[in-house]
Amino acid sequence: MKLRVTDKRLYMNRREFIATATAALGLAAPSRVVAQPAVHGRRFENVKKSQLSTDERPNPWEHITSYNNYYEFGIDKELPAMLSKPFKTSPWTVAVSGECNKPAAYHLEDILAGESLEDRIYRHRCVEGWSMVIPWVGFPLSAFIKRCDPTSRAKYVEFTTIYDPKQMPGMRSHVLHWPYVEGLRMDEAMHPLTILAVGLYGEVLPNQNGAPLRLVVPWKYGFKSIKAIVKIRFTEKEPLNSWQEAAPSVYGFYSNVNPSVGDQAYERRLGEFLKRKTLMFNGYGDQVASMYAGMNLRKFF
Ligand SMILES: Nc1nc2c(c(=O)[nH]1)N[C@H]1C(S)=C(S)[C@@H](COP(=O)(O)O)O[C@H]1N2
Ligand SMILES: [Mo]
Repeated sequence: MKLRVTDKRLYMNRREFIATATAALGLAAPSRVVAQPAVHGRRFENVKKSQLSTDERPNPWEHITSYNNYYEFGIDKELPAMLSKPFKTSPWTVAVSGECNKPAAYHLEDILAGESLEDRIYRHRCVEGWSMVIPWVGFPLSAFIKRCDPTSRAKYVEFTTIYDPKQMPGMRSHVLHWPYVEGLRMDEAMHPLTILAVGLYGEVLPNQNGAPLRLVVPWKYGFKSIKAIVKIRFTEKEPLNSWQEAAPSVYGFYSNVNPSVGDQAYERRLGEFLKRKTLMFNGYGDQVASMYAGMNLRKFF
């Protein structure tokens, strides 16, 4: 993976801004480009267009980066964009453990060096009733899982967000048990639609969108797409995800988008006035429904 600075002037302004902001916060200014928080203007090179993209028009950058769910940085949608600015995303390691033959602390640069990045335009549906279309930059989770070489006992994959209350002021609130945890069944994790995202609109992922590494599972409600991942564990047992732990009658393990479960029949696309009918599996049924054949999806919600 190579980063290119497209707009020198913008970049210099950001550098100055970051230096001033970090000084004001009493932090040491980051010394190298890679040590800085994600800034608008750093683009990925060699990103391939994906066949798996939706042809719907993406929401603008401003929607995607200023209306966020990221409770570690506050419950209000506007807070993560502001409060995550100084969050440090480099260096970054992902600790891989559990039922696999290659458990290790993987440096993010090493993970990315082995993957080819793709533009993936996906529908994104939050359980709160809003939706967007988001042009991610990422790579299939399956590719990284293969490198970890899971054993035959690995039935699920558990993901954990960084636990860093000093950097994440929202952790003072006890809405959830921290750190944030999510999980997928192995076949869901290996599905070609499931990606690890590192960017947006060809650029490095802004902190509020889960930099430097977040999961994206487009046929599930947004909360499955865990941000700022630092741990991946292969397990025999179904992981207990944070929202299920908090409210098991409302949030299940699967959380497949399903208009006939709960109050999820309609959604509002950000920027649109009229509501849309929510589609089963968020419109990805042709690709994913077979994984759930024979399962009662009202029971396994
Ligand atoms: N660590 C962490 N990951 C998280 C969340 C969170 O609060 N903490 N919120 C989830 C929810 S509810 C949604 S809808 C998506 C929102 O992703 P976006 O802000 O990039 O659109 O992130 C998910 N991942
Ligand atoms: Mo959500």
